[in-house]
Amino acid sequence: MQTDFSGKSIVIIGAGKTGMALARFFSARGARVTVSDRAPLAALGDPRRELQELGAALEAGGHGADTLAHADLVVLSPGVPHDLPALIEARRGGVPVVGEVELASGFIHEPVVAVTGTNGKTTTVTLIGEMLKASGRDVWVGGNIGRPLIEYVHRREARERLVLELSSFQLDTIERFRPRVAVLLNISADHLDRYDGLAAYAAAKARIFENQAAGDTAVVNAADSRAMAAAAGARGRLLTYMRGCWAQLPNEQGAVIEGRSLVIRTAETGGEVRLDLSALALRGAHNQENAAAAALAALAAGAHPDGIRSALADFRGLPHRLQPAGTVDGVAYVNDSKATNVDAVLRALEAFERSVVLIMGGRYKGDDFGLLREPLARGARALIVMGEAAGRILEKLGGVVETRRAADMRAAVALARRLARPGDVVLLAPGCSSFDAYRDYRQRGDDFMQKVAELS
Ligand code: UMA
Repeated sequence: MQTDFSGKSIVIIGAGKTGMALARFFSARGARVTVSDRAPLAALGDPRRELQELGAALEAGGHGADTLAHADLVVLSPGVPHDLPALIEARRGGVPVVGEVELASGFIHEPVVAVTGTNGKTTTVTLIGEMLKASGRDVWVGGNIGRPLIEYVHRREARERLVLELSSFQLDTIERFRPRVAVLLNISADHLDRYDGLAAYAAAKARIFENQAAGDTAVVNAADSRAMAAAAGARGRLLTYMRGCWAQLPNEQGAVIEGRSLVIRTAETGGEVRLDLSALALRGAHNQENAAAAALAALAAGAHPDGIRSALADFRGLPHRLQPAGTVDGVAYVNDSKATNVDAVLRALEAFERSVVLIMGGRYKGDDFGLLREPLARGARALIVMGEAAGRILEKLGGVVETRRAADMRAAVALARRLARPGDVVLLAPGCSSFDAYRDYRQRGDDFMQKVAELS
């Protein structure tokens, strides 16, 4: 791995969070930096100013073949497809192209715990961090969670362990990245607007194991057949978990959720350790599974059972993930704006025993909304759809329960109020991305919380 960038011409693709962190890193090391973004100049307000201060050039409105051809190194932000024609061309011309995680990991010698999966990554990563901290370990938590890994390198942080959330996009461009502990939570349809089918998406997730060696640990959800298939080639120790009994696990190492207890058997615990999950503030069976994965990964990275126990008891959950938004007229409003795919909507519906008025919609990502027919018929009072995908959702789910279309969030919340009865839950679980109307899922969730606050 090249480490001296002084005088080198570095082209960074994407002027988002990652691109800007990369620009700071390379500028501080004396490189000649160009940040290239497909967005027009007018749309790149803040980055423009900071790049000027850094002395970096900005190419807006597309990635010029010429810009790339003259680079010593091209570095990709996660949201940038690695097979853009301009990148293929640059590689053909001998220009090295590297992803941000791969680049940053070349500077990191501390053991890394990496977590991927379609849903539950951020909760699991946060729990692992808390479990390690409660066990006296000094950790840095980052990655797809919103803190680019290159920031850790740039700031010359020196922690005992790193815990990273990794998206399939970030895994797409790894080469040597090797997590000592790799966690695969689940694989279900997502990002099918970027991948050529579910198999290609699953293959990207499977890459989390590809550089692991004997002595490393793979933590995998035994109840998820796609995740287990993806881990088949893992060379390290396999720890699995699921709700059920030990006989269902492929080996005697891992964790089983029995009722409200989490039972763990690994080399670290010696015998059996039993953790009470009834104190867990997180709703839903899926969060018990996330807790199981987190406990196994944390143990493998040096946490102790008491630290895990106290982290589980103290953890209050994260915003936009089944986040209580308030109760109005006996109806509980819940913000699950991060449920951006159909599987996450299914998990959210499962978390409630009461009747649900479900608000869905946003930008379509290629999911099959038809999978929601049966669960909606079973547990929902009404469905409210909005955003670009409203028509598609109506096509698949219209008529399963009372269904209405709303122009925007304000209208959706007002409709939900009219349709819900005391004791019901109004659940925002869009099953779509937010980009048709919002900057990101956080802004969408905040908007929902705000409109609910205005009801009372
Ligand atoms: N862009 C281009 N050319 C392209 C595509 C995008 O120039 O072909 C530009 C866009 O115009 C934009 C910039 O790239 O200006 C955005 O870059 P980015 O999409 O990589 O976003 P960042 O702000 O750098 O944030 C990324 C992750 N985003 C994505 O993967 C889409 C963040 O995950 C992550 O927190 C951050 O790096 C730090 O690691 C967000 C996310 O939505 C939360 N992730 C997806 C998910 O969780 O489902 C994968």
